[in-house]
This record gives sequence, C-alpha cells and structure tokens, in this order.
Amino acid sequence: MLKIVRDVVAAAPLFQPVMPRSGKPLSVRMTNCGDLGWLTDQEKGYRYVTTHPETGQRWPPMPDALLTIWNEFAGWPDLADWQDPDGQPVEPCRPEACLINWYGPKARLGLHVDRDEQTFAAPVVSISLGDDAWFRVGGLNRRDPTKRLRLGSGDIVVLAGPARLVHHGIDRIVAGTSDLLAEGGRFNLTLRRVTPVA
Ligand code: MD3
Ligand code: FE
Repeated sequence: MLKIVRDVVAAAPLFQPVMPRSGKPLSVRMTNCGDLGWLTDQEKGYRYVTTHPETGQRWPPMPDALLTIWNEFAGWPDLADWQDPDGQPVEPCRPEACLINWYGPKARLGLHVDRDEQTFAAPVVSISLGDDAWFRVGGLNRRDPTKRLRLGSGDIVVLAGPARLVHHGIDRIVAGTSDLLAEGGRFNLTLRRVTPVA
C-alpha cells in the first residue's frame, strides 16, 4: 500500500489546500488518484476535478489494489435495506476518487461532513498508514455527542449507510508511533463514489 501511495505522489505531488474565501491553508497536504480528485482553493472552494492543480495533468489511475479493497470492504449486501437520503439506489459501483491526505505531526482535520459528492448511496472506505491518529466521530447533527477512536497503520474504516453523513475529524496525530514512513506522520486514503451510478 505504501508503494502505491509513493507512486501516486511521484506523479501527482502533494499540494497544500486552502480554505474557500479566507485562503487559510489546511494543515494536511493532499493529492488524489482516480478519474476525479477532491480539492479546495480560495477562489472556487471545495470540489471534485479531473486534473492536478499544479501539474494540470489528469490524476493517476486508480490502482487495482485499491479497487480490490473497495470490493472487499464496501459491504453492499448489508446496505440493501438502507435508503440514500436523496432516494438514490444503493448499487454496487466503482470508486471514482481516492483522496490521499498526509498529516505531519501537528496536522489535524476539524469536525466536518463529506458532502461534496453527488451521491451518498455508496460508502466511503478509508485506509490509514503510518503514525496512529485520534479519529473523532459524531452524529448527523454537529452538536451530537462524539466518540474518539485511535486509528493505527493498516486500519480500514468504512462509513456506510446512515453513517455516511456523520460528522468526523482527526484530533491529532500520535507522532512516533510507526516507523513505516521515513518522514513520519500519517497517510490516509479515502475511496469515494462521486457521481450517481444510474
Ligand atoms: C466518516 N479524512 O478526507 S478518514 C476526509 O483520516 C477525512 O484523513 C480523515 O475525513 C482522515 O474527508 C478521516 C475516515 C472517514 C472518511 C470519510 C468519512 C470517516 C468518515 C465519511 C463519512 C463519515
Ligand atoms: Fe471526511
């Protein structure tokens, strides 16, 4: 998995995303692979695009190993009796985007909901590599109670069905808990479906 990440980053270098309007940098650096990639900039804000913001090249293709993980963990059969909030059918599909976040020892990600996709019927599948992180997960309402969960290297989190739109974030990285990455810190990969299947 680390070799996959290194190859993507070599073709599509990590960039520093900034908040819409304020232009404040996020503390994570990011890149993507797949047909679509998520980014944010000051002018146009949060969105999915087909090309890297600095190289102008299309994102590297989604590696087969990531499709395999998606197919193993998406859990389609268990989702059959759940209704997407927009009434879109829950149908097995391929992920279109893999967002790769890199967290240095001081990076964090505030509580948010992933809602820039055009469908919420498909799950989000997340893979952690490197240092441990304190993941925070709440409910559909921002003020709902939250719990924290320590994620380790190799952990996979699947947010599916009614959990797809819950608030979540990364409180902090637990620096020095893994020696997988020579530079330290943590990579997180999130596999996402962006456009409706039907
Ligand atoms: C819960 N990433 O990229 S992954 C993100 O570790 C993001 O980099 C975190 O939140 C990270 O948007 C958390 C686990 C995760 C991913 C997507 C979710 C949790 C989620 C979508 C819905 C609910
Ligand atoms: Fe998220």
